[in-house]
Amino acid sequence: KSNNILKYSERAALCSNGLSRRLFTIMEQKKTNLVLSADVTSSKELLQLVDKTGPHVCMVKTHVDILEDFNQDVVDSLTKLAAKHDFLIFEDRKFADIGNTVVHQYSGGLYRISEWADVVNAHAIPGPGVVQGLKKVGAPKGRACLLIAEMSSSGNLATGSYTQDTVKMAEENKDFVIGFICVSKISSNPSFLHMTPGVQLEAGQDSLGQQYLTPSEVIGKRGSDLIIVGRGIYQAQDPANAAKQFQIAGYDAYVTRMAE
Ligand code: 5IU
Repeated sequence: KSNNILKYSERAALCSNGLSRRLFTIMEQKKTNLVLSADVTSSKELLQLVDKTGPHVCMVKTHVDILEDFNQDVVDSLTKLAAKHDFLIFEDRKFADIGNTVVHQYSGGLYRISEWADVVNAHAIPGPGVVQGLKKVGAPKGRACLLIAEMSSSGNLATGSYTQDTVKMAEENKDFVIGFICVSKISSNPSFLHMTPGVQLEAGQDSLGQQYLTPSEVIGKRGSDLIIVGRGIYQAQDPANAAKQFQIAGYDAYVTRMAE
């Protein structure tokens, strides 16, 4: 129960990793537990979306490999927007290979993710080598990683003992792993972040297996910490206003949970 009753600032003080400390601090200062999933395919659209919604989010999640016009300027501009609005950048790369391969995927190639992404994520399927490989590149740069312990999509295999073993892997690498992608609270350690995708203002699903829960279900009932929202914001008529609605819904659910 502990992370349900501690404030973000109290949890920040318990973090050994500088990035989770910073994220909890931003969440408290900006009063937001909203992560924008900026899944658009043009860099102009991406930067406009992020600038408009920046005041309402504590983190922006990217998929840079879906940009049709990726170049170094995009990440430079994104980094400037992160400083302007005070949010962290999370590249949703979902590393899932052996340690030696993820070293190259993280640091090299076209995207050089470790140069600009504060946070990345990984599947636990390869075993601890995937974390060790990412840590070798990321730790000296002050980066951090989330492990995918659960997924939001229907029929996914990340359940039961797989989820539990993923939590164990995180605990064994606490200096670099700062939390989880999950759909409910899976660790009582208050320094771990629980981040949940598959969030809309109304429950439902899309036509390709995505399942949606509401902010109050995710934060209030299931005890997660952050909501990750993509289409609910960037497909809205007014993305800035939609982000504001998710900010309010997510933060209200946190305040209500604290009071219970
Ligand atoms: N995402 C999920 N579910 C998961 C994981 C990642 O939806 O289990 I791991 C990503 C995919 C997409 C975003 O980038 O989160 C959700 O987008 P929508 O809010 O548009 O469904």
